[in-house]
Amino acid sequence: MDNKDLRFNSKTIHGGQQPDKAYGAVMPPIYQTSTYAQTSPGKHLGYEYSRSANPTRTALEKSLASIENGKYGLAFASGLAAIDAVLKLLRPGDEVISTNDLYGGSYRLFKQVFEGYGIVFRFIGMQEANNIREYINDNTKLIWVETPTNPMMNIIDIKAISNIAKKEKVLLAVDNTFATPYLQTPLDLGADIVMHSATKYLGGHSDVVLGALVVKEEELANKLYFIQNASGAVSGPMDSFLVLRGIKTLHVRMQRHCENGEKIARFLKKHSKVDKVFWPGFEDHPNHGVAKDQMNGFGAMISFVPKGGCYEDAIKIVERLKIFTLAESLGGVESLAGHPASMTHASIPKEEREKSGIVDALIRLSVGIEDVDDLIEDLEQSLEK
Ligand code: P1T
Repeated sequence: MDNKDLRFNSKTIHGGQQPDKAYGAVMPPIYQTSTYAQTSPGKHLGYEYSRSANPTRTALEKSLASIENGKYGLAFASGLAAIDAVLKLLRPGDEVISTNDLYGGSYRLFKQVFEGYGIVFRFIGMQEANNIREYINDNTKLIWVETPTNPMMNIIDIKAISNIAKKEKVLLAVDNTFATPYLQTPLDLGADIVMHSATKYLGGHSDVVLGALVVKEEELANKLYFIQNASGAVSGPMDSFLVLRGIKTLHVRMQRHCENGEKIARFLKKHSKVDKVFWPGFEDHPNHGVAKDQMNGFGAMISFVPKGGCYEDAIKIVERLKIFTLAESLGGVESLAGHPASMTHASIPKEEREKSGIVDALIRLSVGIEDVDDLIEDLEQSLEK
C-alpha cells in the first residue's frame, strides 16, 4: 500500500517512511555526520553535506509532509527559524497581514527583526475573516495566521481567509502548532504553507527544539529549500530523530490531551474563583462553529482569568501549582502552566498585549496526559487557597 493512502493514525507511524537501506533498521538511524564520501566530485549516494540534506532529517521531513497532507516538508532548528525562512521569501516594501494575537516570539521576530529590513506588518483581528480585505493592497504578499491563537484561543476560519488570499494572489501561512494535524490540516483548507513549532506537540516530550514547514507546491518548496540551505538554520540529526519518534505517538497523545483538556476547561468554567475561560470547545466561544467545522476536536490549550484577577493573584495561583509545572512551552506529555504577560508574551508591549486580551491576570495551561483527576485536584488546591 502506498503510504500516501494511509489514514492519519497510520501516517504518523509509516508516512513517508521506509526501513533503512543499509541494514533494514525500522527506525531511521541518527546519521550523526556532517559530510558524505564522494567517488568523484558530485558523485555520491544522494547526500553531500548535512546542511543541504541529512538522511535522518529527510525521514522527518517526509513524515511531516505526510501527516500534514502536503508534498514537501522542511525541518529547521526551531519554530522561529521556520518562520524566519518564510519571511525571507519577502522583499523590502512587501506587507504582511498577521493575526494580532500570536506567540510573542513570532511578534518579536516580525517587529524587531524584519521590520528593520523594510517589511511592513499589520496586526489585526481575523475572527471575522472579511476584516482582512481592507488591509490588502498591491504590496501585500503574505497572510500569517495562528489558529487557535496563542494564548487567547481565538479561532480563525482558514478556508474563508484562504478564499480571499487566493483571489488576491497572496500567500497564506498557518501556524498549526496548537492544533497539530491530528486536529486540523490547513493545506486541505487552502493554506499554502503550514508551520510548526515541533518543539511542542509533534515532539511531545519537552526534550527538543525544532521547527517545520510543509507545502504542496513545488516552486514554493524549492524557494524554501534554497533559503533553508542558504541560511542554514537546519535541525540536527538527533533532534530530527526525536521529533520523528514523537510523531509516531501523536494521535494517541492528542486523543488523551483532548479528553483531559475538555474536562479541565469545563472544571474551570464552573469554578467560583474563575472569571473567564478561553477554550474553543465551549458552545459560547465566539468561533465555536468554525472550530467544529475545521477541527477534529478542541485541543488541550486553555487560558483563564481568576475572579477579581490581578497580576498578583495570577502569580500566586501558578506558584501554588504542584503537578502543573510553571514553565515556558507547551504540548508535552506533562502539564504546564504559564503567565503570558511576564513569560511567553512579555516581548509584546503591554498596550498591544491588552488589546488582544492578554491581561496581567491571564494564566495559560497546557494540559498534559496525566490522570485528569490529579490535575483537577491540583488546580482546586491552587485556586482555593
Ligand atoms: O520555540 P520555537 O520552537 O522556536 O517556536 C516558536 C513558536 C511558534 N509558534 C507558536 C504558536 C509557538 O507557540 C511558538 C513557541 N511558543 C512557546 C515557547 C510558548 O510557550 O508559547
